[in-house]
Amino acid sequence: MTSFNLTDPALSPIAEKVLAGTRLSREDGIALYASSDLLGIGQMADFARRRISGDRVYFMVNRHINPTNICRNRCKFCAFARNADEPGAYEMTLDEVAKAAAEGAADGAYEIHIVSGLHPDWSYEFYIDMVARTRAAVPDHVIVQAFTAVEIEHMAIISGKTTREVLEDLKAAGLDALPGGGAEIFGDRTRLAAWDKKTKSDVWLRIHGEAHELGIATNCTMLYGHIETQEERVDHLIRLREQQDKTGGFLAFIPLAFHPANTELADLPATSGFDDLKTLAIARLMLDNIPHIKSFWIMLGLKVAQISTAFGVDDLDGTVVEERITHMAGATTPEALSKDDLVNMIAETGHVAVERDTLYRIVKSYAEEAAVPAWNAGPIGCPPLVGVSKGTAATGAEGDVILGSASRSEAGEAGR
Ligand code: V47
Repeated sequence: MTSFNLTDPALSPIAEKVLAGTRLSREDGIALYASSDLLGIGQMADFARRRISGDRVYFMVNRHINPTNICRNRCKFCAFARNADEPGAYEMTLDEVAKAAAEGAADGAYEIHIVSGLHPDWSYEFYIDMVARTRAAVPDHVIVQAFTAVEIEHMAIISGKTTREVLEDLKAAGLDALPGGGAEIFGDRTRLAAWDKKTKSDVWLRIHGEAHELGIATNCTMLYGHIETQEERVDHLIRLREQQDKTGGFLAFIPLAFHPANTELADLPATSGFDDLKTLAIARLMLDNIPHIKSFWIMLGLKVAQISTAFGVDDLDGTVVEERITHMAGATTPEALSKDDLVNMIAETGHVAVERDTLYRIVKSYAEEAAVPAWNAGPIGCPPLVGVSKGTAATGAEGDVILGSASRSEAGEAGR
């Protein structure tokens, strides 16, 4: 019989629910945040995570592209956005986006992840072409995951179309998935105080619901560690859970740790490792209907991301290659990791590293990877060391899709 070693007796009723697989309430979420029993919360989250993913920790080879930082929304938490005439403003051409995507695919990426500012001069057709050009630049098995719900709303505004029509057009051009950004914290208090021009919570959730109904898988996020309260974090998680009950297309939840440098909230401290791990673990416990909890190592740092695999996390995102949003806000992590870095980080924790695509179809399982300390395997963030990885052919559990043989249409079915 499983039991948890809890030092906070207030967590006992929650532990019983976790063992029984009973959904946690808002009050449970608030009690978890009020507790300092991080290891107790972590054990419960690990138990919940093992029910879904067993020993696996997923990662992927991906390529982030941020085509412009010129943005008509100037959110207080953002260090990335610029006005067109400001120093540091940039915009890529469609040729440059397609070239970056092709390079990513040539380097083994299974996902091209595109997120931009809201450029005041880009036309609707430009966005559609961006997806079509990206799609054409990469092989069929590469997933085009592009545009947050905030960008989808922007495209609807500039085109006069509904957000559902925009999603239909993008899908026809080759879009497979939406990233989870732009959710921030759903409560109106925070939105009005720090990102008043940005997509309202109901609209963000509606767009993701529409995407799910159209067979476009999505992720979801929460930007934490700024002006929000713990209650607002719990309410945010519950709204995501309710949306997932209705439309079911969220694949992963990614808590995004606020980076204050160079933002209008620069006087705030960065999040602590304690809060990061607690937030990831609480997310695993509250979001009983979202399959994966992802640590975005770019924001959390490599050490917290690695340890988080014992706190409910079953995914370390990917190789990324180029990241601007967090690095302009003071991130000190590398911009890229190699596949071997990720395999070694995961293997050291005793989990099985599993390379996946955006839809969590297995590319390769590294079950026989030696559990060498990641830090001894070579410098992190550098080109792979020859011979470090010796991945085995994937042997997925029942229901898993092993990539390689699946056609694009079969693969799309399996990802849902
Ligand atoms: O939408 C902006 C956030 C998001 C800051 O879906 C900031 O797989 C911290 O959504 N400090 C973009 N965060 C990143 C994102 C994402 C990342 C990785 C994977 C996926 C996925 C999605 O970053 C923005 C905003 O919520 N952000 N500024 C900042 N200063």
